[in-house]
Amino acid sequence: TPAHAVDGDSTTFVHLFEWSWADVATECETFLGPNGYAAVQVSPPNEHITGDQWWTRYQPVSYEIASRSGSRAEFADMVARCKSAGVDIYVDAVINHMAHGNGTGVAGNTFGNKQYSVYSPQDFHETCAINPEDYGNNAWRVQHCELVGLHDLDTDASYVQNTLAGFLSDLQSLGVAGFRLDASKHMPASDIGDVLAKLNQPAVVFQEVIDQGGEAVSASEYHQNGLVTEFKYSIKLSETFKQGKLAWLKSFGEAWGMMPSYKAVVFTDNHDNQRGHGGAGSIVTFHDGKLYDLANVFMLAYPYGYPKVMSSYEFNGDTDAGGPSVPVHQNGNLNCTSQLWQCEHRRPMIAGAMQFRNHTNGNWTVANWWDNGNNQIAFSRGNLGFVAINRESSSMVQSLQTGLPAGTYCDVLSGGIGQENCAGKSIEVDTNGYAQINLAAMDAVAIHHQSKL
Ligand code: LM2
Ligand code: CA
Repeated sequence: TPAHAVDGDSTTFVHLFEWSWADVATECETFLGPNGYAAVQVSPPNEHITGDQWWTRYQPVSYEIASRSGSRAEFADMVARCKSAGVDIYVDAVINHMAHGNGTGVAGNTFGNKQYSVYSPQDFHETCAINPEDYGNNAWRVQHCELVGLHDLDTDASYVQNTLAGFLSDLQSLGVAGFRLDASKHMPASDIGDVLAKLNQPAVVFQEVIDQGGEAVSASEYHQNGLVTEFKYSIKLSETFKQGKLAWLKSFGEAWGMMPSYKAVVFTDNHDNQRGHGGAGSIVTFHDGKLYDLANVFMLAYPYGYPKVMSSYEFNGDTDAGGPSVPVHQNGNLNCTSQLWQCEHRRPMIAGAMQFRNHTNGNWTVANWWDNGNNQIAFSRGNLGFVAINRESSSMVQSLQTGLPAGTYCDVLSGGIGQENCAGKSIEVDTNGYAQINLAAMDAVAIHHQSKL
């Protein structure tokens, strides 16, 4: 079995949650492409209900490409500009349901009583509510009743499947490379397979299935259609970084009950669980400061799954709040500040660790694992790269085997190699492959074969 989900040298994508198409396009050109991100997950691009809450995007009104993020022309321009910068676009596709109630969407289409521009009442399942107890033992209700009052499409019907395939194909015709299939757990896997079979181009597909074990619908049912989100990864990684021991992570992945690596999309936090929505728990987020950097360094350095970096905005405890009213890119300035857009994907440690993953993709193994039995760990990716993480409140001083040839290496987490020289720390590897690692509390270091000076 292949070890990783995507081919090539770009190994990581980013969710630019609630970013406008103009901002995504500029970000592809100025940061994502030059630094080596593979793709962007964008917010749902089709017509949604009106309102300031972020979650209006999850209530589709029609499949016109018109949303808070921009027009169809702006969307098409973004896809093309990102592609030129070497960055793919993955659309968050909301295909399980349509908007609740009645109203008018952001493009002016009206809806009510299960009547929409492209659907009639007969295209929906009978109205029934998914109850909390259904998740444990009633797959039929989870897939045929309504998720939080959202009218549930009859995804088994050919008209619905053709309409959904038409929507996705239209996006492909604009150059979209992949899809996050929202609420996949709420659709039978075979219905998703039928829709995908109607596309005439291949797509990267990852299905959002919240499976923390013990439910009637499980993530593995969806492997036949493509990749699947691994929520256990987010929960377990967060728990370990918040209140566990990093030494436990030596066996992280399948041995912890997770799906096969090559099927898994992994993340520290996502737009739901970082604000107490779907599948929440005690999740590590940008609010956790350096701990968040360290959790991302682990995710990106460790060979399991296809990682998605979360890029958020401050919501000050209002879990419904939409994004900041200012654009990210404004008159040549960047509105990435503590009260606005968070831009976690630009943090030096996160962007540096993403590059470490790209440069060590050729060796999908963990070697030279070391830990102090507590919260200091280190490992190498064969002989391609070496990382050390200190999550303790005291410093880490160790001589460790890096697996690398002798030389002076530049730490890619503290600045990396700039125009000519190393902007951050330098690490000396001796002729036996050992390096003296000195880390402050809550710090990390990563070097790889192409960061040799
Ligand atoms: C998802 N994955 O399966 C998304 O990741 C998640 O963000 C979506 O919920 C959900 N499925 C449906 O696409 C969000 C949000 C909900 C919100 C819905 C619909 O987490 O809170 O529900 O979008 O906008 C809201 C209200 C809820 C109300 C519902 C219908 O919060 O109280 O229920 O709209 O009006 C009556
Ligand atoms: Ca359904």
